[in-house]
Amino acid sequence: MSVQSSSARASESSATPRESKAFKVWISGRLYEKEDAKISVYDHGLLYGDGVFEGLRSYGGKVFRLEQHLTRLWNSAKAILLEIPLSREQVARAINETLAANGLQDGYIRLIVTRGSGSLGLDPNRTSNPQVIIITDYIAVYPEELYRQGLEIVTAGTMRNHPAALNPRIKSLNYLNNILAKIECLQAGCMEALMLNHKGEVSECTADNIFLVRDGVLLTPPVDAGVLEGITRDAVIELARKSGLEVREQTLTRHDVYIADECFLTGTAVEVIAVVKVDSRRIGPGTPGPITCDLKERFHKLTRS
Ligand code: PXG
Repeated sequence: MSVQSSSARASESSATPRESKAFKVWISGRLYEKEDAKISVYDHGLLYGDGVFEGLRSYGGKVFRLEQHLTRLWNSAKAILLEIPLSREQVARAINETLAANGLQDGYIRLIVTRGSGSLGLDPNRTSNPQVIIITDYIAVYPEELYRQGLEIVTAGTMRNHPAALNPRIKSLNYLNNILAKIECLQAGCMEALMLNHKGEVSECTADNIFLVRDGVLLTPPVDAGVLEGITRDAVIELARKSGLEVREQTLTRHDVYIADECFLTGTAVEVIAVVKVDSRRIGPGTPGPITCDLKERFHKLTRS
């Protein structure tokens, strides 16, 4: 597939900090070498995107907000009537075991639960053995210089999933909605896309939540705008309030984005990154703003504390 502009492709490849080594993968109770880490092609996770996942990070060997990620995973599973075949404690232990086996202190963790393998046909009742998979690796979504300069994003024509169709609060294995928006921004030469909901309001980006700063107040769309309840979003709201900043979860439109003094994105993979251009319009002076930089620093301290 070739949907990236050459500039996006160049920056993405330079985002990989280290050669991905052959990390062991944990599948339903056992560690496998990467090349032997396999599940059935009849698993409905593959056939229908029927399953749930979490993306977590560890800093200095400690998983950031593990309990919150497990709660979100269990809630996603509950929403699709998928019973996770392990307890929270067992999953937490398996994550730590996988990190230790791979000698990872600062790493990315992909935790997946599939519906399990079954017959062809949608019926989840005709499946068995949901698979729990833990991949640990490095992740660097953007090159370092973009963290200093800020990102340029564009609004995608693809709207965010309607909450009454597939609620964005469910972190399911079906990410095609987000991938379609990602393809659009890559084709436009950007690395991230702003997604609007069915009412035309700002929701989130393809894998990150969005924040604006206007007149010294931090603004972000409410969860009922059709967004994932981001764990980084939560942490940043807490940090901002602790620092004395007023935070409002309110409906936002593209107009609000265009007139914002500052804009930034949050997510486990990207952490906190400034946005300096939206739809070719400069946000504020076109450089990362002071409140963004301050919150980025506070988040950095929190994760490394
Ligand atoms: N919105 C969406 C749609 C996401 O997928 C976020 C917001 C931010 O949530 P957290 O809890 O991470 O602050 C996400 C998270 C990846 C990857 O591999 C994607 C996410 C997280 C980690 C890794 O691209 N998405």
